[in-house]
Amino acid sequence: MSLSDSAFISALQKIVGAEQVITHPSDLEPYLIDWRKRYKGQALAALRPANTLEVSEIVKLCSANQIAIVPQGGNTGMCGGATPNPTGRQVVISLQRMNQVRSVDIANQTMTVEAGCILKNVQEAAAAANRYFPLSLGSEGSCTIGGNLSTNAGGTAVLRYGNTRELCLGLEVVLPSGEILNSLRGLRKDNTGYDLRDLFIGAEGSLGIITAAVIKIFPTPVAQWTALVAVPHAQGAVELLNLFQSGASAQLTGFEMMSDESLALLKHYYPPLASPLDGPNAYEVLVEISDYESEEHAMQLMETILEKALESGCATDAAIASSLSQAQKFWDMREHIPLAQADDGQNIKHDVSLPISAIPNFIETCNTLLRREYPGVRVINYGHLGDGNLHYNIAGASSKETGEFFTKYSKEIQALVYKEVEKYNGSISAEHGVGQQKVDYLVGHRGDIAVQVMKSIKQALDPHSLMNPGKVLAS
Ligand code: FAD
Ligand code: 2HG
Ligand code: ZN
Repeated sequence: MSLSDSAFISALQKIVGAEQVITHPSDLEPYLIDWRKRYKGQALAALRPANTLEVSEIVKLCSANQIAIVPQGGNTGMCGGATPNPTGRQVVISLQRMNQVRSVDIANQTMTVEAGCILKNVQEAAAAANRYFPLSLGSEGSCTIGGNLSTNAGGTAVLRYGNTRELCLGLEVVLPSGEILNSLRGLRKDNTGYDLRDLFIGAEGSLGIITAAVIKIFPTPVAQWTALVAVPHAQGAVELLNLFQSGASAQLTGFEMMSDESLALLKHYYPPLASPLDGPNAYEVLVEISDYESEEHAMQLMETILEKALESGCATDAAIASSLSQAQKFWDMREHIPLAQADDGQNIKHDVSLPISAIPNFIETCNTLLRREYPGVRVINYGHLGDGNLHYNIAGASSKETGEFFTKYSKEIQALVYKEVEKYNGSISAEHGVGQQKVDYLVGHRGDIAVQVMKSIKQALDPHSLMNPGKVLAS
């Protein structure tokens, strides 16, 4: 028999302590709304366990009482995955107090970290051990490694180091039954049956709660050089990427593209971050090279490739950062575009993945269709071109109109953009995930059979659908 709500809350208090069971409406509020302020839910409580055993006990109690669970890390997700539904019958489990670096193994090039570690702290812990953890996102001051693993986050170094999945060797997971699956092995090779680790990475909390992970760390590059490059069109950006890939190979660690309208928005909301290049330029590209030899070696490489690019005409102007603070400014420019968009109001986000060769045509077609159908529309197109990942975000003609534009046209604009994505065999989510935002598009995108397999996996691990129901898969 299920407990009454008050008995259930008392039982939770016994597990984590009364002060870690948050029920007061004003304290609960931040756990109920997503970063974009697009999704708002209700919950019986938000719980802040201190360790894996407490997570396990909470999950067992929830399972016995058929109360669904929403795992939450830094709550910076873009698709409403960490927001509870409006019924008020779910609990949020926040991993934020589980923020210890359990161990660093320099010889094995790994760290074992708890899921609630803030990404920036993980980078700093690696740096303190004279090593480098390459995952880097604009949200790194707030997002957690557990959230990064659960969304298989991308960010700005994927073209060299891969997504979060590629950076993880082992996991500790609390299953929907409350049992603890411990695969915290720092092994690069382990062919012993099905790869369970990869099931939980990118599952957005729908199969279990990640409580700790073994992650890879790397030698720290001795030099990093950053340049901002103007290109005349998207095809120019692709050609520039090819030049850097042939010339710098694995030393190319960042290749980010920003459209003129993205840069205009940035200049409006963050004037100190206006581009130093003469403009407007159709696109500007931020390129980063990392080197294990020397500053001179990296600089020479950057200069040689940029000279070729200017000669060939795929680039029309370039500025190499002359100091660390200028390099930081270039990165700040790129990373403040989503913040400028948030300041501007709602926008219709498309986190799409395409073969890099298809990107110029994709942009051209979508821009033309959208501008014809929705005069004045702003295409805030930027992203990780080196990974074939565009943030092709659409806003109304002005900040004042964009909220209404969003409400009125989201669905049809999304359908238009996704139709183009499918033509090129692309993906409707490159790195942000499905959450609740894209649930209705999953079957259309992945097909019946793939979704049926996903449902079978969900059913096997979480037969009562208690783990983040309605996220990734429709409940
Ligand atoms: P949350 O938002 O708390 O949760 C995200 C999902 O993971 C939810 O479904 C949640 O239920 C689940 N979850 C969280 N923790 C756990 C856990 N321990 N176990 C099981 N499930 C869990 N994303 C990118 O990929 N690349 C970018 O470049 C990028 N830049 C961003 C820039 C800004 C300014 C912002 C606001 C966001 C950006 N994001 C980016 C999106 C977001 O930061 C990432 O998705 C991040 O990985 C989410 O981490 P989080 O800890 O905030 O997770
Ligand atoms: C980025 O790359 C993030 O800046 C956020 O993934 C993208 O807000 C967005 O659409
Ligand atoms: Zn991104």
